[in-house]
Amino acid sequence: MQNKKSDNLFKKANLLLPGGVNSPVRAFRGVGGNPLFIEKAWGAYISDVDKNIYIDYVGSWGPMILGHAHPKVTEAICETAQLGTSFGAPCKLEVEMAELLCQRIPSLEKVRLVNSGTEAVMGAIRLARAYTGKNKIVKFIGAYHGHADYLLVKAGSGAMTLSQPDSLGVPKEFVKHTLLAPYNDIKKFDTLVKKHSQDVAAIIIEPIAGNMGLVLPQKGFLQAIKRICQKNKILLIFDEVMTGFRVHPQGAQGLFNLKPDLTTFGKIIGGGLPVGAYGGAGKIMNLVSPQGPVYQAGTLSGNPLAMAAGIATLKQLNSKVYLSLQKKTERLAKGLKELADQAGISVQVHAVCGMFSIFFTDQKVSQLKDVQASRLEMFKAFFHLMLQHGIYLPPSPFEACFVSVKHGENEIAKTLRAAKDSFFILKSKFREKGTK
Ligand code: KE4
Repeated sequence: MQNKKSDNLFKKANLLLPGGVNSPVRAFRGVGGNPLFIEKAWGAYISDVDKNIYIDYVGSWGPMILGHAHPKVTEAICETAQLGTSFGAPCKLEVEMAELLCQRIPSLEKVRLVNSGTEAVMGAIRLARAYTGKNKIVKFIGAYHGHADYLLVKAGSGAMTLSQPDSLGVPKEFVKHTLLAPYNDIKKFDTLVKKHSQDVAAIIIEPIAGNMGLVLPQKGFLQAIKRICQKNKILLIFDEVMTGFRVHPQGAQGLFNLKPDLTTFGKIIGGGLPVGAYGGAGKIMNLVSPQGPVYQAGTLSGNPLAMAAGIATLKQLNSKVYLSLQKKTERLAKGLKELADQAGISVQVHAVCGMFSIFFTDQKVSQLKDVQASRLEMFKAFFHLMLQHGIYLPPSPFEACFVSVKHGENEIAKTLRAAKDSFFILKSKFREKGTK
């Protein structure tokens, strides 16, 4: 594969955009080399400006659960655009989206629509502080909840990829109310909350972590957190920007049958257009302006195009789709594990409906430090070998792979064939280096 046009575009982009991109993780700094400039996408595929075609496991970092350019989504956007793109006034589509969300997620009585996951999290945290009258929040090390100043503390995703977990430009005072606990360590969490319980407004958690690679909550972890929150009058915020409508028809809260006080959404509910939402019980949400005193606003919030794309996406998501997505993900995860074992390469493969991650280590991975201790060099080499085989994985060991409805038998078989070749090349490559 040659990438001349991508490389030239990247050179020009670097003169105009910091790092040549509009979101850090896209810059391939987590794996080395230059990013590919994508020209078009359809189903499970993307093609770049040099006409190279790849099976896509980034899926725009989650939104493209139906696959790229789904006709129902494209049609909805085109039809809606004929009627205008933004009104700065209420429109029917916002009500339809709000109704869909509240019908499908039992913990939602009211929602507020915004333009990104970051905004959704900012709104939810401000609301939790107002509702409880307390200031501190607890987040988990390696979790990523968007780029609000007070959350860029030991953040995952792009922040971890670039090993800048604490961003420059964030004054120390802005993070003094942000407490940190390791994921999957209920003892440390309980000790931390006991110490600060009078001041903690909310716990924000990725109920399934997707920004340190995919790391699932250990049995009982989330339930214990909920109990501790209830005991200490702390609000539990599930950040389901990534897991919402991906891992289960009702998101992670449906999968684990656990009701948080507030939930944040993004990605899938916009069908690939800019969107976010936060919601919960009416008694909490009624504090949000203009009904209540918690101010939050947005020029393009509830934008008709994003609503149309999101509604069209959600309407395609029925239990049959999730069953098939679950099976495809299992098939991929099992195949990757078997092939790595056959090649004598130690890996952990984590999977949940619609998402998976591969960690090059023989150790259990239950929190960020386990990912950091894994063979990141091997991940980088694997990424590039798979790319050469036409498989586009997320360019970072701190991200998750996303499977779409359109990843069918052919795509799975091609992915596993590519992985088989790649594992064997890795084996000899790293044997030469003398590292296991
Ligand atoms: P956005 O502001 O990027 O829409 O959402 C922030 C966010 C909030 N919460 C969770 C759990 C998230 O995963 C995200 C964003 N996810 C990353 C991917 N790991 C977005 C990709 C990027 O930053 O380019």
